Amino acid sequence: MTATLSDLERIKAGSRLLRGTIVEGLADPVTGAISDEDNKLLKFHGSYQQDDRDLRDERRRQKLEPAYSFLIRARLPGGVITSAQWLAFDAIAREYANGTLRITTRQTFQWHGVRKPHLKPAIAAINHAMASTIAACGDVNRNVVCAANPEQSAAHGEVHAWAVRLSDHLRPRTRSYGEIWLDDELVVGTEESEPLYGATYLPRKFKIGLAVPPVNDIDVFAQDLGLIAIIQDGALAGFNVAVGGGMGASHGDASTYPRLGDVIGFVTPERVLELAENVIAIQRDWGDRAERKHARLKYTLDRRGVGAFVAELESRLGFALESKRPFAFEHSGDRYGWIEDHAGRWHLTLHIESGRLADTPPRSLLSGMREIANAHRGDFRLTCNQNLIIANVAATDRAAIDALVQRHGLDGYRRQSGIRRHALACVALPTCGLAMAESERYLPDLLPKLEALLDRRGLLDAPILLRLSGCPNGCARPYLGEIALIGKAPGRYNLMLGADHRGQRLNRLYRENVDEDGILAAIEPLFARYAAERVADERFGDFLLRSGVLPAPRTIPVEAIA
Ligand code: SRM
Ligand code: SF4
Repeated sequence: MTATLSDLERIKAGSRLLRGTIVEGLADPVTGAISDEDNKLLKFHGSYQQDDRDLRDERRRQKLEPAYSFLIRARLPGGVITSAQWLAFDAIAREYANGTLRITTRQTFQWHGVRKPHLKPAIAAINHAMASTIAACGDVNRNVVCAANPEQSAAHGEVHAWAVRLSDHLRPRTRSYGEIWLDDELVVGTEESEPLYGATYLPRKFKIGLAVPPVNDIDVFAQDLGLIAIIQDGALAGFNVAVGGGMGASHGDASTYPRLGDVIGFVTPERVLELAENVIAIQRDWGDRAERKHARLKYTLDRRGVGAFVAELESRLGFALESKRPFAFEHSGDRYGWIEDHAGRWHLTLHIESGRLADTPPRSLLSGMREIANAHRGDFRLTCNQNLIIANVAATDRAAIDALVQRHGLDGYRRQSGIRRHALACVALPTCGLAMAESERYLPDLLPKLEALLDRRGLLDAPILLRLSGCPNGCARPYLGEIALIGKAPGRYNLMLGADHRGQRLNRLYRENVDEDGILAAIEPLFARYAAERVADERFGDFLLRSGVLPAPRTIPVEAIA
């Protein structure tokens, strides 16, 4: 490629494997910020510098620097944590962050509002709890997500183990993380290298997810590398391989778009590490390092062709992928309430609105979960739908957990509407620097209005997938929402409709740049038609296509093969 490399490529190359001048920046007492270059490197360590956007104007008027703070994101492959880890993470939230824990759409925790002097102790505390933040952000393989559905507990154990192995195998090897955050001794004289990534890491972020059909609770086709577990006779036979999923786009730029992954074949479990390593290596070598907007694997595939990619992959692997095996997804949501697994253990899935665990009277979600973690002898699972599973509960402990869940207002799942239980919202304002409109903070205002429209049509229980993102980057995977709002400007959104409920069909633009009145006015008649014309068990997104409200797609990019 002859094009000039993007600035970030230069910064990575000169960073001495992600060191930059982060240590010096953290020590500078004059500002609550670090330099722009260090901020870009900091992402690879699992943190972003932000500022409170609610306070920007006031701080400017007072001639103060912005109210800087840092976001920290943990690396928790498969989203499984112990009670001890929960308690440690809760303490970090209260001691160093803004007193909340945020479950992300990639099955991990974020802490917001961490001031610069607290960044190092907070990251050290996360490591002390036997977790890490390395590569939770940055141009590397991110947190590996995997199915959380307790109905599939036997398969979950096996698939989760692969998520952990993939996460470890693809972790950056730089010693800078230990030096900066954990006071590791500088090792002089020994060679330090990044055997997979090289000194400039990947052209862009890379995401892996493992799904276990029939539940697509991780949105496997939104991953750069999606692995679809094929269970035969109760055992894991291997994985169908999907490549090139991704959600991010920019308004008004048709060269950027959401894309669903292509299923290119099947591999047995023992080959999955080399498969992932080689997919990443091709993206490392072929990805666009000049224009970051076009640097994700999905664009590499569309530029070079899926066929050429598979040929290169097979040549590097030294073997051909097997033919993809039959699979079928039924839905992409979580199933709430108690479930008993094959081994007689119980699992309770709770709905956590936008994944935010906070104490906001009359509910005390953060304190409630602390009390539960103090008593709970099993573990916890975070889901990619921003929810929470209290996992591996003995039958005799269920009543005590139920009582705590109820006392702290964690039992919303019992009475919530279908649309509320299936809603996702990204963080957006006030912390996200890229937000164009509210998302997490808008959801509680919007939901009652949608619920009123649904109630009028007898549709309160309809499990409609609603997804809100404050900008087109798509952190709530909005292009897979049956209804989605994508922020354009304060109070204005693009209304997208018509994805399916299995994560296999993208939605499309229905109304551009509308305010709340415009959104409700557009949706109300569709709910009326849905109530009157739907056939048995027909989901809202499918109805919109069958009824002709939306034109049939030219092709449905991903169809289950039976
Ligand atoms: Fe995201 C950037 C939050 C999942 C696509 N995302 C951001 C940043 C860091 C903003 C920034 O760069 O300054 C947001 C921080 C906001 C804040 O204050 O917390 C942010 N993304 C999130 C989270 C917390 C949303 C949530 O509400 O849960 C999710 C954290 C995931 C994690 O634990 O790792 C989150 N982001 C996603 C997903 C969903 C997924 O991965 O399943 C996507 C779409 C899938 C994809 O990657 O294509 C996503 N985030 C983006 C993008 C667009 C990437 C692209 O290819 O265009 C950006 C912007 C960027 O990278 O330049 C972005
Ligand atoms: Fe921020 Fe946009 Fe992601 Fe929402 S979708 S968290 S507004 S980058």
